[in-house]
Amino acid sequence: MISERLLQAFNEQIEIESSASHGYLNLAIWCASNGFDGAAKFFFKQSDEEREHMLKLIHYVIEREGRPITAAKHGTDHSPAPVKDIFDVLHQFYANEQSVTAAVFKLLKTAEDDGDYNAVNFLQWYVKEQHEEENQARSLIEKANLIGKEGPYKYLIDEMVGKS
Ligand code: OFO
Repeated sequence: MISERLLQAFNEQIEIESSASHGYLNLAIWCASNGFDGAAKFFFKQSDEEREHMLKLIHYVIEREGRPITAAKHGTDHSPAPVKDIFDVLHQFYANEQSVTAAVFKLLKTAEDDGDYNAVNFLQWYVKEQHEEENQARSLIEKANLIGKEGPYKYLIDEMVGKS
């Protein structure tokens, strides 16, 4: 059975994944409303994936006889962050993935301090996932920078993100 403090740490991560899902939904809506259909498709998919990450945590906590608490119950504020332009969308994506990585490491540290190697083993999936997602976000920013801010750059960036 999971310890009380580890349960609390897992519940915080459940909330973080839920927030990420809502955040990407808001980015998808901004993209769709501003003609970036490819990027909208990408962020709707990211939003779904973050929800899956949240559910994976919830199922694990249940398996460990803990009681997960959903973000809705915590009363998280999901109001959208203002978006300046498509570059800002990509920077928000990267910044969020970096903060999720820091949160995963913090959770992993709590599991290690608890000597809960079952949880340590489970969390390796999130460590790998965060490595991939941070790498993807950084690569999107680099490619967008290569495209630049002249000519049909909005179209080209949208196409590039949509193909990711
Ligand atoms: Fe990339 O945020 Fe979930 O784990």
